[in-house]
Amino acid sequence: MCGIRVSHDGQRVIAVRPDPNNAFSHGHICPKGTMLGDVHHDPDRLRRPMIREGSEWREASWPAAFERIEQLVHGVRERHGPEAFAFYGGNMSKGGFDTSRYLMMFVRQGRFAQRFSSSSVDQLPKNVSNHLMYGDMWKMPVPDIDRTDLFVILGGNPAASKGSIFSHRDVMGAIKALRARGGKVIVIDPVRTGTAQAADQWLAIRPGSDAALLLAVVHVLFAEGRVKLKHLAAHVNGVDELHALAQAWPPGRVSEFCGIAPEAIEALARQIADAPRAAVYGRIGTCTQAFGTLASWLVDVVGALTGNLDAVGGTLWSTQVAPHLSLAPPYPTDAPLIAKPSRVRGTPGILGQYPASCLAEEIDTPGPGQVHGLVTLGCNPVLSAPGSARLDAALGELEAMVSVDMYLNETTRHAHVILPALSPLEQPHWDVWAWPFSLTIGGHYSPALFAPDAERPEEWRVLARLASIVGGDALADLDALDDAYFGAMCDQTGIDRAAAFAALPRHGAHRILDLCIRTGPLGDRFGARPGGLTLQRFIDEPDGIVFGQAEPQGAAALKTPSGRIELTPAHVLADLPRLKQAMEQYAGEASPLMLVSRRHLRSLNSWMHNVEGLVSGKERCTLQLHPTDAARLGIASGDLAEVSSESGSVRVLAEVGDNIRPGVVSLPHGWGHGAAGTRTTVSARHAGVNINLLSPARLVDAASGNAVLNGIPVRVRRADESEAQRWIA
Ligand SMILES: Nc1nc2c(c(=O)[nH]1)N[C@H]1C(S)=C(S)[C@@H](COP(=O)(O)OP(=O)(O)OC[C@H]3O[C@@H](n4cnc5c(=O)[nH]c(N)nc54)[C@H](O)[C@@H]3O)O[C@H]1N2
Ligand SMILES: Nc1nc2c(c(=O)[nH]1)N[C@H]1C(S)=C(S)[C@@H](COP(=O)(O)OP(=O)(O)OC[C@H]3O[C@@H](n4cnc5c(=O)[nH]c(N)nc54)[C@H](O)[C@@H]3O)O[C@H]1N2
Ligand SMILES: [Mo]
Repeated sequence: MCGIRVSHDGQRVIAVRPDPNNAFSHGHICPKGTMLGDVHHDPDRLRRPMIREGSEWREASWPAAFERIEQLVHGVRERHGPEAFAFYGGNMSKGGFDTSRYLMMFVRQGRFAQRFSSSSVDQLPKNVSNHLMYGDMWKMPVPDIDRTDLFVILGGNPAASKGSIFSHRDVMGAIKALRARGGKVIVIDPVRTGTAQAADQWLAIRPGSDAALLLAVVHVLFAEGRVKLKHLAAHVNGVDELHALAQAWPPGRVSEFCGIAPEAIEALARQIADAPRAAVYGRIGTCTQAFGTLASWLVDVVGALTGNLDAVGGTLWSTQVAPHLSLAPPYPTDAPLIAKPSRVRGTPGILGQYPASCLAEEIDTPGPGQVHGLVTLGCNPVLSAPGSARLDAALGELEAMVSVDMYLNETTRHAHVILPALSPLEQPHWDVWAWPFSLTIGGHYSPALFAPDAERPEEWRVLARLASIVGGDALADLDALDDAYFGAMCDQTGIDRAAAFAALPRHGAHRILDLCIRTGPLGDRFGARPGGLTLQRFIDEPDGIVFGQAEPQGAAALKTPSGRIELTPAHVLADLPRLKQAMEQYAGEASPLMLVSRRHLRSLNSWMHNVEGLVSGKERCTLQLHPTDAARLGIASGDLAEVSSESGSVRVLAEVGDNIRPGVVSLPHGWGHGAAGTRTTVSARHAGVNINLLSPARLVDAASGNAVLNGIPVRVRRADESEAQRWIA
């Protein structure tokens, strides 16, 4: 989303700098953006297809790679049938210009029996609550921080992440501006993060207890007569039911479980209710935890009860120039909330996918339907998904694994064939996945800077061909496939297919983008709206164009069967007894330490650690713990600590400091590099440890199947001196 200027000599990047004229970012950029040249020139980045025989890799031509894939797929189909194939789509399957636009075609054409994705180690709980409350899993309320008076952040740290499912040019700058104009910022997080340090107030919550805290907030709102639905009054169902159920959650009852005083909970409720405009926002910490769906739902319930949902200065839904997701959603819009139970664990499929936590057992447990073939796209679940030790071993048992990726990493080392992804500078850009979560109405397009390898098929053809092979249609006519896909999108927009094909004859992702712009709210509708937007407008204005800020959408936005916001979905309420039980069983001081994850500004999940300029300097993969816990455990900063959970153990440098709640320890995620058979020279030297060796695959949020990656019970001890010496040497 950040506009950049790349100076180069035709072959090599000289420098990447922020573009001060960019209409969206106004010269804002993060350290990762300046390193895109390093990624592009990284000698470890894969540029040609790779085929593995035993432990040996060789480079191959594209035709040879596809031939090998056909053989592998054919073998699995012969031995086990078509139900033996699974797909895992990662965070970066949403990144590429073609990849993001063809993801849905890929998934359909691949006819995968089981689908997994990074959604279930991320925002799936919010998808479930959106689906039930608004009738659309991608209808994400975005905090309107530029126009609010109070910003409440639960479990998000934009100081590191830049904001998530919330695309703002400069969140930390906006926080500063908000405070400067007299507004307030409250951060609810077990860690006093960079964001908490920039806020007015830090509430050091116990991990996993947000839902209880928010229920108590709802309790106070009703008890003190502070519920003000305002414009929502005629558009919500379930207010009385909420009133009744919140009776059981007074602040005094949840206080110990949440680790927050009853008075602080009351004050929080009053501040939200009394602020002229308040934006309540929850992110990773409220999703990847034991009660992710309850917490995600309650974040929006509090917004609704105070009249701050779909409101200026509260949370709003985006208005997009190119609304791609409504034409080709990554998961079928018709995917049911709940699908048939998974084969091994019996956990339901949710919104078209199975939890990532189930993948290992689906591969290593024999029986009908066992996964023997896997396609991965832009992911590294060996580092990013729970129960990684078992997953790592299971991937090694696959009979056919094909990965589309830029690196030979912890996951792709198990593949039989790797098809190289394009570098960020070899592809055009217009983000499919950032604009839906931005309240700025605008867009910017940039063409590819460097031409990809001449032998390389266009990226959408790579994906369409791969999916066709796996789906049992190896001879598919890719052009016909593309026309059918594009035609289906035209139908969704109500545009006459013939007119669209005539105006946009060229195959590929550009015409999809153009269709989205032309049929979007400001588009020219192929001439029916003269002066309306087309892709060409943005090609002509490389700094991008901003048209304004999102406004409330009212009832027209709602796609629930009732046409109203459902404040009390039965599926979500059914998980309340589990929360109540956890609260009643909470053992106070005697409870084990709880592990949470963190991010750093200079990382991007697992995959930007191979850039020296992003990993050099002070060791970042450290265990942060509070001085009280450190003293009790006899651990000092710089000691080697051993952290163990029911699923594994790691040894890591300790970093003692009081920016964390006592009883909670924190590790960054995305580390644990240097495994045999990987080819990431720089990250192998800055290996760190894999936090997800500690995350048990057994632990999921019941209502969504999302992994619990925060609030994991762990034991910590000091590893002995001789081990520490050896490690530091
Ligand atoms: N630099 C950088 N930026 C990134 C990424 C990256 O890896 N590096 N990753 C990107 C991706 S994929 C995503 S999804 C986003 C995520 O963006 P954010 O949601 O902002 O993620 P984090 O920075 O991990 O912040 C999560 C916070 O939740 C807190 N937390 C943990 N458990 C709990 C809990 O039970 N309750 C509450 N209230 N808080 C809790 C943690 O202490 C942490 O401070 O970031 C994106 N941006
Ligand atoms: N403990 C713990 N675990 C977590 C988290 C946490 O906070 N704590 N966060 C979770 C979250 S929010 C997420 S999103 C996941 C992320 O986890 P994943 O999605 O599994 O992994 P990434 O590390 O984002 O890996 C992206 C992969 O895509 C490749 N890649 C980069 N660009 C491209 C491209 O253009 N095309 C293709 N095909 N490949 C590309 C990279 O080389 C890399 O292998 O991790 C999750 N895991
Ligand atoms: Mo994510």
